[in-house]
Amino acid sequence: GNFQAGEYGRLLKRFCECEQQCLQKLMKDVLQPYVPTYHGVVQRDNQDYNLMDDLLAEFDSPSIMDCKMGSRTYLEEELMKARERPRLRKDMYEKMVAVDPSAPTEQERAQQGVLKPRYMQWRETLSSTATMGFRIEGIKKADGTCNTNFKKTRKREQVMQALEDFVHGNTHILKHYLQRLEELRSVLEKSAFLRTHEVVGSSLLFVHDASGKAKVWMIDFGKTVPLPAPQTLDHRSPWVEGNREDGYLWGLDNLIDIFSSMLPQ
Ligand code: 4IP
Ligand code: MN
Repeated sequence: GNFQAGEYGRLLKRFCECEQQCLQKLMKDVLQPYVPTYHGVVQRDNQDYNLMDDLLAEFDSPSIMDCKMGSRTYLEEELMKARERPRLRKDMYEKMVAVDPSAPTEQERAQQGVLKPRYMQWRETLSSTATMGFRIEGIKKADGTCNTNFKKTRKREQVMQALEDFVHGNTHILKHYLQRLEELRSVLEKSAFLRTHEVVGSSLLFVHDASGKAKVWMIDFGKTVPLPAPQTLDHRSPWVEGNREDGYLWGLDNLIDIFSSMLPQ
């Protein structure tokens, strides 16, 4: 996998230069408290890793949820590549058929392959990414049960059901998550890093435990890329090819709205 067990509450993640660049900049941004602390590059068995704080270390039997943020899950660059040199992905065709045998077009069926942007767009519309700007990717509960079966979790009611189950109906936890999300949003709106980066495929990691502690962090910056100066994004405007908008804050607005509506008014 992408991870190696670290020591002293730290975590080794397979080296990615893009992620390193982001983590280095984030350590000096107002977002620093919402990102795992970065400790540089280390080697294990001839492989480079980014060393960072293990966010779970301060919890006791944590429950964890990964929400992928944004209305677009592939880079504009990947779209251009797919046009210039179309590469059929058999693995993605197979993942598609496994979820919905009727999803591939006639042509895709004949080719037994799909282009990456087509697969990614299909995943976006099947889930809540296209309509709400975020999707649940996985939930691991304190009892050890793991659920990654959220590919078709699209409707608001389905998302609420998953969240309700994740917090075990605990309003105290819900309230803590909501506070943390609102805090994060206000910091994101001031962040120079956010303004100047296209944030794609990044997640919010939700962690709570029985003590009642509940926190949210930003993770996964392998496809978060700097914009050419002086371009900036507002992260709420709809994406049209060329504007590089990613819908990150639009998704966060929707997530906050859902958490609010789950609490007694
Ligand atoms: C995966 O699709 C995820 O979207 C991956 O994103 C993505 O990696 C994979 O693209 C794609 O196949 P499923 O979730 O449906 O399996 P993540 O890394 O956030 O999980 P990228 O590299 O785009 O982030 P490929 O091209 O790596 O297979
Ligand atoms: Mn409390």
